[in-house]
Amino acid sequence: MKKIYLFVLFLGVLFKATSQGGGILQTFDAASALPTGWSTTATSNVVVENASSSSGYTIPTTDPTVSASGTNNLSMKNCGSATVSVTTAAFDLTGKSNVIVGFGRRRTSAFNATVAFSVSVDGGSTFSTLSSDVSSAANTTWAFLGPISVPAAANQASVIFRFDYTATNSGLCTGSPANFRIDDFIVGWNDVFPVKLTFFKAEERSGGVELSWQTSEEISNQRFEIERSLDAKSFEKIGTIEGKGTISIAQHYSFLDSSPLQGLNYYRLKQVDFDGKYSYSVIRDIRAKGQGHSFRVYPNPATNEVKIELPQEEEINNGELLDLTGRIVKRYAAGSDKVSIIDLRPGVYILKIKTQTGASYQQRIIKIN
Ligand SMILES: [Ca+2]
Repeated sequence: MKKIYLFVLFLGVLFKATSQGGGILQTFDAASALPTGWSTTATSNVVVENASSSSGYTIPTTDPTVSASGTNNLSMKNCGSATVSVTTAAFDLTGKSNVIVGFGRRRTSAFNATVAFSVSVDGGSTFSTLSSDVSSAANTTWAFLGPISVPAAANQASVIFRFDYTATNSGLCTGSPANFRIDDFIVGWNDVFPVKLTFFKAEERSGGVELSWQTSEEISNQRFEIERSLDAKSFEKIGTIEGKGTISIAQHYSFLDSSPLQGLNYYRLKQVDFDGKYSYSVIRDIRAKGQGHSFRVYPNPATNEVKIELPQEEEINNGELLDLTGRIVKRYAAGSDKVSIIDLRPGVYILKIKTQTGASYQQRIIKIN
């Protein structure tokens, strides 16, 4: 119990200078196995051991600073020609902002594999690279890498970090093969959002989807950007509403999305401070009928082509087909109500149509073989 108490005390002082904050520090000292929630694809290559113990650095994101924990660390060995992943526990960062990550590191001079470091904010489905190589700049002397800023992790319920490398040495993993070690893996954050949201909701209205939210307190709140998505991953900005700066009286806001997409729409707020820092709200979803109920794209899914049906008075002016990253993969001019998709790879695309009256329509289409 004593150990836990000390740990909590330590968390409470992180980021003291800016606002109340917190963090999780993994020292690998509690046991000689991977910590709870951590995993690896190659148990011969990845061990927690009391060898070449960390020393000589302080963790720069703590206040007061904390020294290297020593004793156990996590060793990634270059042996067995294995493809190795080390995955951290999932961190619940709901309500957290200004997320950072860092760790102590050391390598033997013979370690010549490249260790990539990445983060997932969707519970481990997809990872994005924070650094393509965290090992080659390491030395035989321990040093701390970080803090590395991870803006995508703010307010996310399941944040997972991962180390990946391919062993370049086919030798046995027993004994003392070349290795890259980490210790004092820390994830830190600010607790206090500059803006306290009491609610955020999305409701269908005759003119579209109405988003409404209320703040109980705002500090340095420049604006809200309203964002919409078809898949809850790739969002686009559909509007901006000015914030009230700094105020401690409840404020009510609303925004009408007059052209929701057909089907399921996801909405979130991006709250931006005067200094450019931002954080995201929770995501709300709503199934909207969309504008122009006679807009239809069929068949869907499709293999060769889709046919676009618009309200009687409307005609296509131009159109675009985008992939889910927002990249335009095809453009169309006026004239045809058919769109060939025969040359596209199977997957999900967004068809955007502008009509000659200036109205726009969107539909998610699925290309199959
Ligand atoms: Ca340690």
